[in-house]
Order: sequence, then structure tokens, then C-alpha cells
Amino acid sequence: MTKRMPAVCVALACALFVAGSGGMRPALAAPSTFQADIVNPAGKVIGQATFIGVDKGGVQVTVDVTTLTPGMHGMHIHEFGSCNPMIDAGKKVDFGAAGGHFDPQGTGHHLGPEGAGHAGDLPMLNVGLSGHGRETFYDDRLSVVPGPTNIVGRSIVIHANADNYTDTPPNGGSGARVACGEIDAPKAQ
Ligand SMILES: [Cu+2]
Repeated sequence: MTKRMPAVCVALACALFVAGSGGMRPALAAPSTFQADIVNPAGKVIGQATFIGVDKGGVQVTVDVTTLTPGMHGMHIHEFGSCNPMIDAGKKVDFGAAGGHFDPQGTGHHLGPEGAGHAGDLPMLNVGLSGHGRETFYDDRLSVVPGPTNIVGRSIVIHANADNYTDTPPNGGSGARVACGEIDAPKAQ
């Protein structure tokens, strides 16, 4: 028993050295964490979304928003990094400047987070009776590094209604845009 102790100690010291050196994991090009302040149509900040690049690829997404109506809300990455309104046929569309759903593969289909359509189709946000919705998920169809699936410089949009993850009705029936965040601000470390 006593003869084995030095071997254990050496192994521990080695593990501590490796952990301390930080040299064993491939580093992502910094920064790998991006944030979006989520605003309502009046421009008030009502929450945040955080996007963390994962070493093996993909992004861990956390969304934390208040003052929404209780229930399920369609949520997507939209093409452009602007939450400005847009005038369409003489009518103001909140967050219209965010464009359509992010579709780097050009599928032209809205099929939800598990489908083969828009990569920007995210899981719905479940908002409780208090108006607070919080969700964390991993998405392997998106990235925060240069390349076709990069979402930095785009936007995240939350819609009024639930999303049935199909093209019928358009955009899964998720309806009007009720909240939006521009994905462009590196998070302070
Ligand atoms: Cu959308």
C-alpha cells in the first residue's frame, strides 16, 4: 500500500500540471462568446442571448427574456444583424430589417430545429406565466467562427406565436416579430 502512494502522487501532480497549463485543448480563435441584447419593438432591452462556440463545433445558446406573453414562441436566427423596423407595402414591420430565416444551405424550407431546412430554425422558447423565458441548448448547425454557418453579425428573433416547424403556414405560423437581438457584441470577460 505505502509503496503505491508515490505513484499516485506523481499521477496527481501530472494531472494538476496539465490542467494548469491549459495546453491540452485546441483553442478556438478568440473571442468565442458573443452576446445579443434582446429588445422589444419599443427598443427596450428585455433580455439577453449568449452564443458560445464549442471546441468540437457548433454553438451553445442561452436565451433569457422577460415581459413576453406566456406560452410557446417561435425563435430563429435571421439573416441580417439589424433589429430596425422596415416599411413593407406602406406598413411598418417590427424588426423587418433582420430579413428572413438564416438558410446557409439555401434549402428554402422551414422545418424546425431537427429538420433539414433553415439552419436558423431554433427550438421554441417556453415563456412562463411571469413572462420569463429561459432556455439553453446546443446547436450543431450554427457556428461563431468564420464560415458559411457563422451567426455573428446576424440576429435572433422571437415571434408572437408557437412554431409548428413546417412551411404551412409560412414560418410555422409563428407570426409577428415581438423581440430581436443583434448578435455582434463580444461578451466582456
Ligand atoms: Cu423568425
